[in-house]
Amino acid sequence: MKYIYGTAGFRADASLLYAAIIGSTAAAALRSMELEGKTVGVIITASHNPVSDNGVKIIDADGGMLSMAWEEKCTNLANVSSKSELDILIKEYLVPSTCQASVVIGMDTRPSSPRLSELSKVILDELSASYKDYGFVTTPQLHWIVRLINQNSTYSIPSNPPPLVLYYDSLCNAYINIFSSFTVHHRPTLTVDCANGVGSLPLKELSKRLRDCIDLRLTNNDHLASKYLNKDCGADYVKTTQSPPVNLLDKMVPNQLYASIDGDADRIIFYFVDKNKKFHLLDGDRISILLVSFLKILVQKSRLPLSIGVIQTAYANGSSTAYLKKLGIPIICTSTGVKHLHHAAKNFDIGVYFEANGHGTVLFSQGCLHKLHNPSTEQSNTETAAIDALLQLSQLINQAIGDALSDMLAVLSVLGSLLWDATGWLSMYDDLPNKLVKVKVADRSVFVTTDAERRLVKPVGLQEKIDNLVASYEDSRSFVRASGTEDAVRVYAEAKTPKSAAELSAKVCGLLQ
Ligand code: G16
Repeated sequence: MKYIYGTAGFRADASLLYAAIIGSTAAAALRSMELEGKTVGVIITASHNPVSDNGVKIIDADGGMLSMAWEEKCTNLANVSSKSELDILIKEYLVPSTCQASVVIGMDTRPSSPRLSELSKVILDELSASYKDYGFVTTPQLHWIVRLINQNSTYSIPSNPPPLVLYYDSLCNAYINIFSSFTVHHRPTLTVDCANGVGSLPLKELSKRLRDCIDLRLTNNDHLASKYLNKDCGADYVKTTQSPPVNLLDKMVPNQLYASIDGDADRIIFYFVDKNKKFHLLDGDRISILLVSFLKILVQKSRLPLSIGVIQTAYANGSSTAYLKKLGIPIICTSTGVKHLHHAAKNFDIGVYFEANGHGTVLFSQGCLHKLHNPSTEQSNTETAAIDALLQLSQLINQAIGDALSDMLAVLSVLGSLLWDATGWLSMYDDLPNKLVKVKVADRSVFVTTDAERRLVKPVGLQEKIDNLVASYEDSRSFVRASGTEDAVRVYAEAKTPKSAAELSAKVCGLLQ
């Protein structure tokens, strides 16, 4: 098997992952040594994939995704065919360094995860690295921990690792402060579908700690029932089927807000049913627009010169892009994968990035935080309140990576501040009907894209056929790209009516057979 470091590291059937774990762990240790002993993370998870799959991803020292230059080295380390080849590559990549490697590891609740995590530790021992195993953690929790360790010299691995409790303290303190600033202290009810994944553990903790501020109810929250992981539930299922997850079908209370996270809790989407039982999705585009609209108001009130921008991908609904243009907010479109969006978000003082699938966050630049902490002139009460709110949001929202839990609290903060419910949020704009389909093909690597994945350059001639189909439907758009996490090709289509979106989708899928 040839491993390729995809959208989010290596993913495959768990039984095929051993060499990928060995190579990735070696890469993490070497990267740490290159950075003079800064801590790097190894997270074992396959997120939204079926339970039989697993995966591994490296978290770079800033808490973000692995630098692209190292993706190639990691791929090479995973694809060696013998121990001697591995040793040669390790020597080649080893920078002269007296520092010991420092690595933190964590895993999701798949049955294969403990075995893969043990293998990772064997490699770390072989390489005489210092490490700390955080056990069951969400992917964003480990990103958050890596960022904290490298920012705060009081922490070190293995002697003084930061406890996970700091993550909960940071989120909960910020949320409680925001909640206490609300003009009306309404305690919202939110039911969260946990995809039976690792996210149920921190959500149980948040529901205890925040019980005075939120009535948090959990469903599909058995992290030990691994055969049900992501099975007819979770953010990916709800987004693609545009319907409620198992255990909520026919049980949803009209106009009450619901959310689904994915198998490693780095994505979240919201939804509700109206009084006619019609299902409405509030996906990553909606989260992005809710947050950026609120942030824009706060920035205006603060009277600080702060730039705000939004990063989307080709999957963003055309109506969401049109809405942002009307608001006059700069938009950048990147390829799929938070690594691309995160990078682009750094172009702004406040960069809001979300994929339509619910993966994203809001980045506050160092310059922005400096301005917020040191406003130059004497502030009015309105300005002070706006600056305080921006600072609280920068604490609440995970600055390392998209995080379902911090995004959930950010959404509730904005809805609570605006005194909005799900219907108010939905009324911001109307989505164009759309369809996202997965198609199995013989070899997905033949699908090569350009223009932030909106157009195909290979197979030659296919894009022209898609263009011809798109031309026959009003307000329509469609694109095809190979998934970087699953052995499939994704087909997205949107159009003016649900019927035309479905027809266009079926016709484009037909071109792939
Ligand atoms: C990962 C990435 C996301 C990406 C998703 C699907 O999410 O982190 O940025 O949107 O895969 O990617 P693809 O369409 O290439 O399969 P997760 O939640 O699975 O880690």
